[in-house]
Amino acid sequence: MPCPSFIRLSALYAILALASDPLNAANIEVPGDYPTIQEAVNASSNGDVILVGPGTYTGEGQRVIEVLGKSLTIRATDGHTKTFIDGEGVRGCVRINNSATLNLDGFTIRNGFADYPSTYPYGGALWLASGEAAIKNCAMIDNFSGSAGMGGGAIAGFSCIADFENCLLADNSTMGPFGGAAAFGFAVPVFQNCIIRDNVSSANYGAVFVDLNAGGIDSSVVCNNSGSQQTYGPSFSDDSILSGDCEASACGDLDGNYFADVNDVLILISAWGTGGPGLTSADFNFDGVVAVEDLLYLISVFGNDCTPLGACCLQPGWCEENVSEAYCDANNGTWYGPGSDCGQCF
Ligand SMILES: [Ca+2]
Ligand SMILES: [Ca+2]
Repeated sequence: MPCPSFIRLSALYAILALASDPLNAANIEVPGDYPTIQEAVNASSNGDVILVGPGTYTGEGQRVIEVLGKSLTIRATDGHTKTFIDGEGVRGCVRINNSATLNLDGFTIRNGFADYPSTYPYGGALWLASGEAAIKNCAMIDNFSGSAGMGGGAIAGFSCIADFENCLLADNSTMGPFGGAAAFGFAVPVFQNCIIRDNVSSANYGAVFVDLNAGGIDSSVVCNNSGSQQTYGPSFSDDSILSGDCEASACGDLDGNYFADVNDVLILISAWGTGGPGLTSADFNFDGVVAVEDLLYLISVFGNDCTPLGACCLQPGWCEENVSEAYCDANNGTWYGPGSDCGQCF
């Protein structure tokens, strides 16, 4: 006969297995099963997937969606161009707290408004407090937060885990000092393949502010946000772009043969209307879509030689700048990489 502690342990395992068993997770459809996303959240259990059809979803009270401490996936079946979570300029869009875990995929989150007298006047699109969020394929535009806290027009997060992949954050603003797009404290947010542009804060760091110098911006573009510096905190990967304006400036080579040629036009056309709202390689003007402006830009740089140039150290004290790696190799030099100068050679 098993001892009582074994029985208790077995019961605990059974409960844990039930809670995390994907076979017990349900798919809930909106508007099929419930007319609003919030009603679907209310009826859901941990692990459920809420599949949201095209439409504009608004709400009542302080937030369009309160995740209520649950672990959920909320996915738009037809993507961000057809599915909108809309705060209508009077309420915030999504609140994640009480250790909630949310996977949110494929929405445009817009017109969120977070300010006093709301109990949670932070983050017009997303307020994350003691929770975990993975946000994919979402556009957050035209969201606002007032002067409460640090700022964070679209996103405010505190003591949370937050990953953003393939997202657009544009035209958000805050009356708070920092983070027109996003502001975080005690968090390590990561933005990957994202476009963060045209956001405004009242003091500095118009794009992203992360307290304690944490977080990362990987394979992303940050451009034309307010303030003398656009970000504070996150590190930038080598392939990210930080620019004062969002003007197209790429050489035009998409297939890596170092020429802007017909193959690149074919790649652009094959990407037409796909990708986004985050960064895709043929989106030269960083607006989250591959469209006619990108084709016109590629035509304007057609024929460009895109061979990367840098410094070549031929022997100590003898160096040439703005030469190719092939030239450097042919002369038995050491090439220092794209955009390098001769400083290391002397
Ligand atoms: Ca090419
Ligand atoms: Ca574009």
